[in-house]
Amino acid sequence: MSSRKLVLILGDQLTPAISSLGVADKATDRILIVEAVEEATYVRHHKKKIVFLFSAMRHFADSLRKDGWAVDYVTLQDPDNSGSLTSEVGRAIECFAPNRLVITEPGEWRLQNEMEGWSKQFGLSVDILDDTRFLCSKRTFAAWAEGRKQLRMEFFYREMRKQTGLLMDGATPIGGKWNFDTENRKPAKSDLFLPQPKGFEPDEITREVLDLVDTEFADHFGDAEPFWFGVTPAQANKALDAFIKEALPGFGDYQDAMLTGERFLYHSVLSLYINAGLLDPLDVCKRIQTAYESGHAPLNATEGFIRQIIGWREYVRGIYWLKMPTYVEENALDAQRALPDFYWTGETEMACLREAITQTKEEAYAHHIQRLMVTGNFAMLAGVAPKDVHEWYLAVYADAYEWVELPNTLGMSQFADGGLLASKPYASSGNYINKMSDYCRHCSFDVKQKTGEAACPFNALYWDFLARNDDVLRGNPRLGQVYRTWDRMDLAKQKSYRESAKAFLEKLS
Ligand code: FAD
Ligand code: DLZ
Ligand code: SF4
Repeated sequence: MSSRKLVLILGDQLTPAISSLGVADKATDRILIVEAVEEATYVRHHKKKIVFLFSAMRHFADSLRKDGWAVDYVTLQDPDNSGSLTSEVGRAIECFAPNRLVITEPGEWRLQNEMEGWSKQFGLSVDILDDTRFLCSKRTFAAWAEGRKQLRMEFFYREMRKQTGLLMDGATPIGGKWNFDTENRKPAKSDLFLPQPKGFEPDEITREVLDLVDTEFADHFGDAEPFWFGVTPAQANKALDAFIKEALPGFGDYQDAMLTGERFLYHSVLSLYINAGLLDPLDVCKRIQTAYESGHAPLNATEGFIRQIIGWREYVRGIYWLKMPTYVEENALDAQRALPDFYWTGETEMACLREAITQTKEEAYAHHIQRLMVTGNFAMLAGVAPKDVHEWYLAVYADAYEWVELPNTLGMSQFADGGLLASKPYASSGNYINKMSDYCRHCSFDVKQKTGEAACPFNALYWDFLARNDDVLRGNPRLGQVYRTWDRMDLAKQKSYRESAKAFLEKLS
């Protein structure tokens, strides 16, 4: 019997280099790409994210057809579209009668679990191939993690530097150090010449998708327009070129900075392209290294950027697959509060949260420090249930897929895994936000006041968080100093912090 393969390509696998295509044959095999309502609604994804993915999927299907592949592209509004990836695979199997189904492993446990049942369900062989876009396979990560007491990113990162040879001089790191983060904590100043990420006019395909999203997902969070993301590899490469030229030199210095009205600063806004397949992570790092070698970008920026990709990005994926499916249920601090409504509206008197959430609504983007130290920090201090926080982050960002979002949210930002990923909670009072941003100058709360109605809520919440979680956190060696400060405070001051926090949290509910 001749071989007829059906190759399912998912919405975040949009590259001709995807491993499933590598084993397929244009002459005999069929590609399936599906706009599935279930994928767009299992969390109600941001409208801009759906426009980005559906438009990029349609452009990718066109490019595959031009390259000679037989592609079945099922649009959301196709009357025969049954709504889920599983049921659409079933329908394609009936039409095309393949004798094998080939897929590159998905990025989410939920789908991997479903796919593992497909062979039995459909009565044919299913090959689930490694996703070779990642530099560290799940098996390699599990072997690295085996027997280690602590899974610190820094040590994993050094292995990845050696494996890729990026910024290496033989066995030694270029510049004599692995990590230049101490140079990367400067606050930024408003400046007319701040770089902006490269934007693109929506073409006809994107316009059609904008209309579709407007009708089908009208009740989802976020603004679809103005839509300026790239939707093809060529556009994503132009965005990379523009980032390298204009923003990379400042990326390191201002990595942790935040400024009112400046949504992107020196960040790359490339994660959505890398995660969907429009840019290859290793190629991106090589381009960044070339910019360093030509003298265009300093080492602290280059190393910082490469660390985010071959370090953090690979590391969180490894943690996700090592710890799922139970990871999503972890709640080490037993946080139970519902996510405040203002996360969906941006309507709050707290300027830092208003800025971060409003730009999230308009751009489906916030940079790392906004995600970690503003929206994440506040949710953790207020004791919001980590699963609610996770579902919010998964829905609202254009780059969010569970493999990358969940460890960042539940582990790094909420400390819900009890310290597997972060050696201490990323908790801070208003002081940190004031140091790294100008938000406090635009806020109706006073960052210098510690307690009372006019005081910055982060101040009392910070101490209340530490006092509330004393039994879990006090033993953490990195928190010794803060607990000593708390212990030295007189009882009246402690009481006043706790009462201020209580009054604030009661109003929040
Ligand atoms: P830049 O600041 O320009 O960084 C360069 C690249 O490094 C990014 O494009 C990204 O590919 C990678 N990167 C940087 N930090 C991380 C990280 N911690 N983990 C993985 N990759 C990283 N990133 C996502 O891609 N998807 C998510 O759903 C996501 N959710 C997050 C949730 C929380 C609570 C936090 C604290 C972080 C999250 N991140 C997530 C990581 C990081 O915030 C984003 O990758 C980054 O803000 C994307 O913007 P950028 O492309 O401008 O990044
Ligand atoms: C995120 C997403 C959305 C919104 N829509 C689709 C879709 O219609 N079809 C599809 O194949 N994939 C979609 N995706 C991406 C998948 O949910 C993604 O493959 C998983 O989140 C795993 O990373
Ligand atoms: Fe945020 Fe507090 Fe500063 Fe207001 S004063 S912007 S709430 S940190």
